[in-house]
Amino acid sequence: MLVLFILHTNTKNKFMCGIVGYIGQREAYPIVIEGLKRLEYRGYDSAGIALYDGTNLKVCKTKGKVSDLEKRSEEEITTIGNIGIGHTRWATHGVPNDVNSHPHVSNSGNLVIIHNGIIENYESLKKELITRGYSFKSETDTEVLINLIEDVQKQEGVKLGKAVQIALNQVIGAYAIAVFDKNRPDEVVVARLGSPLAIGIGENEFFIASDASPFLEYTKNAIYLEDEELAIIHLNKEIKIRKIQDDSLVDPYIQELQINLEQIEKNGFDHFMLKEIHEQPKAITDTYRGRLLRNEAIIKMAGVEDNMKKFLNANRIIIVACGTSWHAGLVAEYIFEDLARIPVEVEYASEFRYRNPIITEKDVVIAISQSGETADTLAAIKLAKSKGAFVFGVCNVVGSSIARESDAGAYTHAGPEIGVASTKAFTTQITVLTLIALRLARAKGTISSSDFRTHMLELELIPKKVEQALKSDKLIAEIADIYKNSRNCLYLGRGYNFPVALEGALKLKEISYIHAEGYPAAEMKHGPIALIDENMPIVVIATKKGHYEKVVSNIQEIKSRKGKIIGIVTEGDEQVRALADHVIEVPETLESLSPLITTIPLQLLSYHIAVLLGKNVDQPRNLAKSVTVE
Ligand code: HGA
Repeated sequence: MLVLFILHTNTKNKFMCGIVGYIGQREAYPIVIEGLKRLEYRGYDSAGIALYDGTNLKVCKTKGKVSDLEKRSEEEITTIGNIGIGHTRWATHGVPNDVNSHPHVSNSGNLVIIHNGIIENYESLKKELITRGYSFKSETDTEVLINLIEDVQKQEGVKLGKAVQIALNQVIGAYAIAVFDKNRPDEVVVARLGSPLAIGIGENEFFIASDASPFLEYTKNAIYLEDEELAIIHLNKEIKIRKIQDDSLVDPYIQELQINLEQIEKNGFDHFMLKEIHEQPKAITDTYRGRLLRNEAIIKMAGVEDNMKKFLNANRIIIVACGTSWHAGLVAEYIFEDLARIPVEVEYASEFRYRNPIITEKDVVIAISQSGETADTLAAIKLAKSKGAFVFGVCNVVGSSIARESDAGAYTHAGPEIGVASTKAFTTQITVLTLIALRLARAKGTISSSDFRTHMLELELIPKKVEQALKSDKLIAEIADIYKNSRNCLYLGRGYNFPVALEGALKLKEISYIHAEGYPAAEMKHGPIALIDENMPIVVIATKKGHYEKVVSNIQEIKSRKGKIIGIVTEGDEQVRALADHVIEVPETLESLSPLITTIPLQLLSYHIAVLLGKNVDQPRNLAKSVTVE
């Protein structure tokens, strides 16, 4: 057995959801339930469990939290079993309700599955299965997968492990799954691609989980499956791991864990906010996955496609949002007008709803909200609908009130955001809005096909560039240390990066309680310049594309008044470096996509200042994650 003393930090989380499983001699139910509670940070809109008692397979699932599942299972689960699998869900396909909750059972009732991820080609697979006589109870992609596995089993006459392998070779998407077959009660088959999956190894017992927290008290020995691996966990045999594609055998690599529970939930990061900042490369990829099809040179978004006429005939787009989402809306204003040539107005939902605004049937209203529960935004879209406008929602939480109230929409698929200060929600909202703008620009013919392709290519490169930008973390922490005791801070940017300046200032206010203001750089001389002296740190977004020379002039003006300049610059920049007190480099991209990159150092700066000041980063005073009151 290989022994390794490591802190396992898996930064590759994609879609969230927590999966847990047990096969051994103990009673499975309490292990699975307690495990689900530890994984609830990964998703909490519904939960479910399947238990096998030696004869029967009992499934109990419900919309709501694990505590709701516990209540329900008190009545519904009367058997005791030594094999169990459980799931806590963050819906991606189908609203959170009892039926869509996992586990999902195959048509025959023999197979049961829990799944974390997205099966992108589920629709075509589902159609095919329906023609073969299968029926579906839920709207999920997961139920399609379990029936596909069953179908393979029947067609090919193979055992469960092989059937799972063959089925997964037909699947496009991401998954961590655990599958159990009533007819093979000594084994559970697990597999992963893109979503994490750990196997805890005890004495003649095995644990399965999205991270090690559910089994740490039972064993410290674990195998972390790699992408494209499938493991057959058999009670009385050695674990067999195979590559899904080519069937080659993989040597199980057993690690000895030295970690505590807190570290696992936060993936080794000190705070959820920092974890979520680092998740952005993945979150952005997940947002454009299946939508940005570069090889085919198309952007596929059902909500836009189905309502193309509404968008193309719109007099204008009105974006309603609050807080960080409002800033994402401002970025969208630039991109919609720039690329798709559609007039855009961006409104604070709280003002819009009480202003007696002029709205007509020819308006398209885009409502942006991470939680999909923001009270003012909800009220704003109800008002817009009552005037006949077409409402398109951009939310992170599937099945949320705004998602339900909207005529159509697009999810950001960022996974749960726990830190109150929004980070990955912001960049994924911008990603969705960019995709919409590009799709509309293509339909309207306001973008050339070569520009369209360049945008697609550059958008695909953004996750890598965000990763690169995250590497300045140490430098940013040093800068934070120098300015942590400032009373005020100014953030300046122009064009696409003006909303980023607003967002940078908001982040600092929210978590460090330092007064900060964001301004368009050129507006500075109409007031805020009076604030500048040698005690004022000024963060200036001065990347090469855009209004670089103009921003450099603004930096000169600050320097003449002795302000302390922190420049966010393009890699290799020399002009700003010569003027600024500090520079933080970010990779170059298109101007229209630059907010996705320039935001990163600002998030890190506010994070480090707040930590150095000893503030409660994840739960800042007076704030709530989802503002459900007006
Ligand atoms: N696609 C599945 C699983 C979702 C998931 O992993 N979310 O993080 C569903 O919607 O149920």
